Amino acid sequence: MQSSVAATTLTPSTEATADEIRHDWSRQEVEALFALPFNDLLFAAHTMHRKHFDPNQVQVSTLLSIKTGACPEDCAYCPQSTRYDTGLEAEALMEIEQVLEQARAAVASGATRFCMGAAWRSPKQRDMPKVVAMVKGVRELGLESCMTLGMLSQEQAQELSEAGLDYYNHNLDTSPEFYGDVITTRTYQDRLETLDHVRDAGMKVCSGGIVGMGEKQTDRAGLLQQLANLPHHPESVPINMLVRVQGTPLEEEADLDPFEFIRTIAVARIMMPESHVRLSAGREEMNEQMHALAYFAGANSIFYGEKLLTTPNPQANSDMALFDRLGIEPERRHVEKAPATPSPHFYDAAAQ
Ligand code: SAM
Ligand code: DTB
Ligand code: SF4
Repeated sequence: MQSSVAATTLTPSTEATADEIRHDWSRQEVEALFALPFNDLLFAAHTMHRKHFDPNQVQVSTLLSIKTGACPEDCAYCPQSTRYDTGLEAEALMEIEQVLEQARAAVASGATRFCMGAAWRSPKQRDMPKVVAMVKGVRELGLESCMTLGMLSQEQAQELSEAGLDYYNHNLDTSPEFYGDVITTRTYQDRLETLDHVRDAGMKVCSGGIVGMGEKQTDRAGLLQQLANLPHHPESVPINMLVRVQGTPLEEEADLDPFEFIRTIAVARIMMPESHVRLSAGREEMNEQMHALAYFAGANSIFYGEKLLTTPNPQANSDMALFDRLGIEPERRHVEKAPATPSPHFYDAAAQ
């Protein structure tokens, strides 16, 4: 007979207690989490994880670069900045039908969310009609939609929300103190304002950062502190490991201790118990054991497919083979947070 203890501990509770969903973290408290013995930290993170999620499900998103390279910003990690010679060939904004063709392929490969990224500082008004049509087309295929287009004004956020865009990705990238060492062409405050616009327009927020850029542990703590202390936790928190691209200022950056990466995932899981924590860029450098540890620590989302925006990602079949070995299933849709029925915006868009 199965013990009732096993049954209770294996069933996730969706009830968050008031002391779990916090927006008042001090830096010292976050640093104390990072300083826990590794096993204690992982135990706490995994306990939190299985309380709020099925620990054997991972959400998969497909990513497409709809406009590549020639970006005027100077983000030191980025192969798409026009300031660095990375050998990348710039491409103009894709045609709507080309994007939808890729979205149909994503449906066929089992993805439930389709993310479109553009190497822009912010979208130009002339680009908005095309982008809006892409959102509507992707939604009509039954996919959740996500975009990352740079900074948004309140009006642009509203327009995307009305088109039915489910998620907007805009990362804080690192702590406020380290930020200036990485990017000088837009401020931390600019990023916070875009996140406010996205939230105010009623879209779900995807926001996280990058580790392994030469920042200190207190900067990783500072990034998570900023994200968790937002008025609402982002629904999705991508944790990227720097992909060192030749020609960028960070091409020679030293390796981050892999356990420090896992600690960052675990602390994110503890601080934002109801958010999907996404194991994002850098997976190509991570072996299967590292993936398994990240899933145990609370990562429950990945980008799926052989390319991120411009850099390689593990082959979809190797991800699925690992899921199989670990007894993980791709998440269908998260019932409470992303209803299977389209949002009211979808019906507005479909009626037009
Ligand atoms: N241009 C838009 C912007 O920056 O807001 C959207 C696309 S941008 C490529 C999205 C995110 O990708 C960045 O915020 C950064 O966190 C991540 N990223 C870019 N290059 C990376 C790299 N070499 N390694 C890891 N993450 C990277
Ligand atoms: C995010 O945080 N990571 C993704 C997504 N949001 C758009 C992008 C990673 C890009 C890695 C470098 C590249 O492929 O160009
Ligand atoms: Fe441009 Fe985005 Fe790359 Fe920064 S991260 S250079 S804004 S594409």
